[in-house]
Amino acid sequence: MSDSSIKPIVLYGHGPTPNPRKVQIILEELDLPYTVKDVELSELKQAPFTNINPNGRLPAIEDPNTGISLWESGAIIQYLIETYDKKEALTYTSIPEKYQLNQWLMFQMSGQGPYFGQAAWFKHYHPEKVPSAVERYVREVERVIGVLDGWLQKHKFLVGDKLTYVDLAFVPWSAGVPWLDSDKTIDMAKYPAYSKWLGDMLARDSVKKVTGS
Ligand SMILES: N[C@@H](CCC(=O)N[C@@H](CS)C(=O)NCC(=O)O)C(=O)O
Repeated sequence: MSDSSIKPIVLYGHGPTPNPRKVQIILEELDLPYTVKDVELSELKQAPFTNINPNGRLPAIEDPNTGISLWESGAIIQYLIETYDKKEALTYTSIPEKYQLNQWLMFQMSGQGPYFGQAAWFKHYHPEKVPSAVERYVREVERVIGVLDGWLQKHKFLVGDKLTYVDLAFVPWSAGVPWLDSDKTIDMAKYPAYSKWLGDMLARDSVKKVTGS
């Protein structure tokens, strides 16, 4: 049961886009009330949306409880956790864990999101076929999966001994791998620890609700 004293947080998203889904999974996990405002991609780079996010991308949030509006999915997730996860269900405030959480979130934001995004772009949206670009980005997707698998062979979670927001932050882009590598050039059997970790998260109610699977 969500806390009725909390007013619904507004999440700006669009269809199945991965970065808004990162935020939505955290809203679900924390049982926070929220509404999703669907913004057409053609409206992102102009006012009124650029008044909320001058970078003209999704997600963004407006929180009527604090008057704060934010963009960049990693910053939004950290805000939601610090503001609403007082029981530390998905986080740690102890040291070194809080820095390790930041480390993995930075890796997700800089190493996973942009590279998986470019792989998707060159595979599915770029107007010309550029096989060398597809190869470069899909191999980088595989390299990132390999980094995660190497860690997860020795650790159940990315940080500490419980699921945290950084594990969940990797879900939406990871869930898109079968689509962005539709030719199956990545042999997932080589990454069993990663596959188990991801499979466990995909089975969570919060994730199933957000991904519709
Ligand atoms: N680093 C940003 C990336 C945001 C981003 O690229 N969002 C995509 C949707 S997943 C978007 O808005 N694409 C539309 C566009 O670039 O015009 C974040 O994590 O919030």
